[in-house]
Amino acid sequence: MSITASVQPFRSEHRLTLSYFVVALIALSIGLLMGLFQGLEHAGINLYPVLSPIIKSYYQGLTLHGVLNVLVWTTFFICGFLTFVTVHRLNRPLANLRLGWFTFGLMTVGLLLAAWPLLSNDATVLFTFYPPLQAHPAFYIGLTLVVVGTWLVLANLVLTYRRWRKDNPGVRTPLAVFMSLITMTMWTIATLGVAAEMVFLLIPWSLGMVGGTDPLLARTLFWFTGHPIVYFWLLPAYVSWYTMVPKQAGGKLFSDPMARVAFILFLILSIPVGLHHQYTDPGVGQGWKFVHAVFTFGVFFPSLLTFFNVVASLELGGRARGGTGWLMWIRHLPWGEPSFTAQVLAMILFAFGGISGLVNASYNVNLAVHNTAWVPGHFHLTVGTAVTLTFMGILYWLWPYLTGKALWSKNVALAQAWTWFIGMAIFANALHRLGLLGMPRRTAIGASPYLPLQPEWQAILPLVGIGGSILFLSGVLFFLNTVLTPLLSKQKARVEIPVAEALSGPEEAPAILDQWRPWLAIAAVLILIAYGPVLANLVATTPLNVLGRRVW
Ligand code: HAS
Ligand code: CU
Repeated sequence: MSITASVQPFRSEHRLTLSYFVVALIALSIGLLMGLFQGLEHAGINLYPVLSPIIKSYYQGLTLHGVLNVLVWTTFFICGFLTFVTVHRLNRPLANLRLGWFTFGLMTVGLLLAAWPLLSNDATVLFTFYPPLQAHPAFYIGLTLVVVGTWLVLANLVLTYRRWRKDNPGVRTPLAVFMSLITMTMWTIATLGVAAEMVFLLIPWSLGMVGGTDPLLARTLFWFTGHPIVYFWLLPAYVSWYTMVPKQAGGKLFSDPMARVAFILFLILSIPVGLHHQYTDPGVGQGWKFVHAVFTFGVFFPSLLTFFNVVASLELGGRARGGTGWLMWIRHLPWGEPSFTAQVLAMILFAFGGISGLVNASYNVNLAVHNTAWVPGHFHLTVGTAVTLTFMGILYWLWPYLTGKALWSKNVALAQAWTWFIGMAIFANALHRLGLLGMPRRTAIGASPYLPLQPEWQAILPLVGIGGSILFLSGVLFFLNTVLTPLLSKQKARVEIPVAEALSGPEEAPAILDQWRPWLAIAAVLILIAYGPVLANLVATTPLNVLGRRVW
């Protein structure tokens, strides 16, 4: 299926996707700006006294940075993107467009509700909002509405899929749709944790309806959602790596059935692993932490499958374009295409993010890195690059497709992808090293009284500022293109939606891979095993008696 912008079907759906993207981009622009200030602070350039009429502290900026980048930019981009993918690959309109707009409205209202206390410094609780830090109720209520909105996105996609299924009995679900549905289904199950945390603990507590809360129970419910959220961010990037990038590389997807297996593994293994964020928390039995550690190594596996499948697909592309030799095919890949280049650079840094994830996941080694700068080093390679740079790469074709205007500047886009790659390599490497030297995360380190005692940190900290500044510059280049494409670009877009064929196609996948019930049942059983006793014990024994604190 190749559709150019001049003969676009699904115009209403496109407007919906575009609306999600606009909100996502606004969030990212503010989020990135906050990141610049943090990077500079680490390098000894403290701008917060100047910023204080707007941003009261490093920690308010950090909260905005985390919430806007990892909760808003990702979620709004994903809801728009997966809707687009499903509609196009099924080649039918959204089952309920009005529900689609209602959902978008609900999520935007939720976002505005949460944004108000964030901006007025009444929700400086960081993106994990751990109690006893207590935010204004609007923050919790707003975020809850955003989550409810994502459930409605799933509902709409499922309705659309079921209509397609009725008309196409026995046909294999198109891979990209299969992946989109798995992503949203996994996410919906995962959000039961944070929904329970909000509805039973944080909202009544912040409204003063109950006397207290419990940090451990709240954190455990948070990480029930908080780990799988990272795959909610990653899997849409994988949708592109598997079903679009091979086509952009000039080749085919190596194996469609293996891609399905990887996604099913994510469906069943993404959730029962959250305790790997709580290895150091007292009050949860060590045996249960060990169970989660084992499952974490399990969920590493589908990314290894992805590594193999995606690189094999790139190789097919490089060879189809005339490349030969063990590695020389890499040179023949379309490095002049910003969408392709951004995504492959994202993959390369993700390999390193995966390795640091493995260190985090190792029960005992985690003690050396937990709560240090190593962890933000890890997640800037994963969500900050594998996901964000991929989404930017997707926008390099999808933004022109949706706006009808050719990309304002391909060269600026290429420079953007490379500056992100270089800036992040410097930035994340510095944070990983600082983490190994014991530097704490989430700390205004430049202002800390113990910094003068740490010459080793001081030697590396300027790199955080340099890397962060390059990243900010890269962000500016990105926004030049997104803003100027619709405003200044004279040429009409001639964009083909990249749809990769598979070398080993869907018909070779066993039928069970296209069924839902067995996998959902296994997912439920694993969650019950990993979380049932832990949560039952906490709920039964925890007194809700901790008062809220405002320490900012
Ligand atoms: Fe993580 C903490 C373990 C993946 C995000 N993680 C975090 C936090 C975030 C985050 C935000 O076990 C901090 C939360 C907080 O605020 O406290 N993580 C893992 C593991 C993986 C992993 C085992 N994380 C991610 C992804 C994220 C993300 C993905 C976001 C999108 N993480 C942890 C643990 C902690 C943690 C502990 C808690 C730490 C602590 O103590 O607090 C794995 O899923 C990683 C698997 C990845 C791979 C890489 C595969 C490579 C591919 C690319 C191949 C293509 C190439 C291109 C190289 C195995 C698929 C070749 C190019 C050519 C041209 C040929
Ligand atoms: Cu995790």
